[in-house]
Amino acid sequence: MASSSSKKHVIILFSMAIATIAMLNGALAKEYTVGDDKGWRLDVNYTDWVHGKEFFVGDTLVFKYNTQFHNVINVTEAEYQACNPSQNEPRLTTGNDVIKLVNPGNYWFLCGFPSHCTQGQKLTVLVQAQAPAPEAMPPPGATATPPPEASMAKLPATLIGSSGITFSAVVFGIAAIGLFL
Ligand SMILES: [Cu+2]
Repeated sequence: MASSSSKKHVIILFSMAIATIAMLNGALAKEYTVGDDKGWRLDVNYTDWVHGKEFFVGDTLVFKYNTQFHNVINVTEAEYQACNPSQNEPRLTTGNDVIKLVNPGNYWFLCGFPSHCTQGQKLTVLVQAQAPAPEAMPPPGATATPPPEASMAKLPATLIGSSGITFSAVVFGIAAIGLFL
């Protein structure tokens, strides 16, 4: 009797631990300083900087730079490719611009100072919806990755909650308890 009871406790604790990990996974937003210590300037390869990083909704990009020489413009893909930002695009000019990534999809940024973009001062990131919880198994045959919506990537301002992941983690925890009891 005693061993059965303690086995149940172990299983319950295990399930709670998994649920907690899943919640943290969904809730922990990261802040990235673009270019790390070098910041936002000419002699940094931002393609290399992005390489190996994964960005999720809720993460933040911080552009740090000398305002005499640089700015930040959140542009369209076409403007990014052409290094030709529209005059309508707002210029970020604080030298410490904080951009919260609130929508999944592609974001494009460049420096609006003459020739800086063509010299490589441009950045594109792909933002994913949320880190997938390990227990989130899609039904067989389901292909459920919505296409990125480019038009949504415009200087967003609010935080998206992670209640979906929290909910699925709790459901999984309860299911795990039921399985093992
Ligand atoms: Cu610049």
